[in-house]
Amino acid sequence: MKLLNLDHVAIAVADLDEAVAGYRRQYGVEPLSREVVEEQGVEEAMIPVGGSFVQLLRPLSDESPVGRFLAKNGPGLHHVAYAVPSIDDALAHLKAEGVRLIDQSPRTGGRGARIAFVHPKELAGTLIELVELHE
Ligand code: CMX
Ligand code: CO
Repeated sequence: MKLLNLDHVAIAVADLDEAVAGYRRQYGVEPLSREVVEEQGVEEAMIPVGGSFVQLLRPLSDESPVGRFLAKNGPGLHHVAYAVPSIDDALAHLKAEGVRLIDQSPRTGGRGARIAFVHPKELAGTLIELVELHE
């Protein structure tokens, strides 16, 4: 198991335009990309900060994971994502460790990356995403 980088910190918001404008005005940063990821039920804006990103997430529906989170908690930190060299190896390792996974096998996330989530009740109350980026 190896973590290459803190790929992104994800923040759930109700209004993506407002959050992007706030980051632009207050921190002088700009999204590199913005896309709808149907499979995850979100629209996301990726804002580069150094070698990592802030991922602003707007739910596409109230029944999506981010929609349920917003209804319960309001806007705020949603998950952290670590880049891994091989998501298959990472998932095999975590399964062998008996770790509670949300995704048993990788799904497709933004930027065409292969991603998988680990349950927030597993470690330190944090929803963790593993990301394998294409070269
Ligand atoms: N961070 C920390 N804890 C969280 C959490 C989060 N993001 N989301 C839920 N929890 C906690 C809840 O507070 C709850 O705790 P308690 O039982 O103590 O109250 C517990 O986990 C279960 O939560 P829930 O609301 O009953 O369950 P949900 O049906 O909302 O499911 C989860 C939670 C994590 C399984 C679901 O959000 C999920 O499958 N997430 C993975 C997919 C995802 O988040 N996709 C969007 C991002 C896409 C991207 O980054 O590209
Ligand atoms: Co993410």
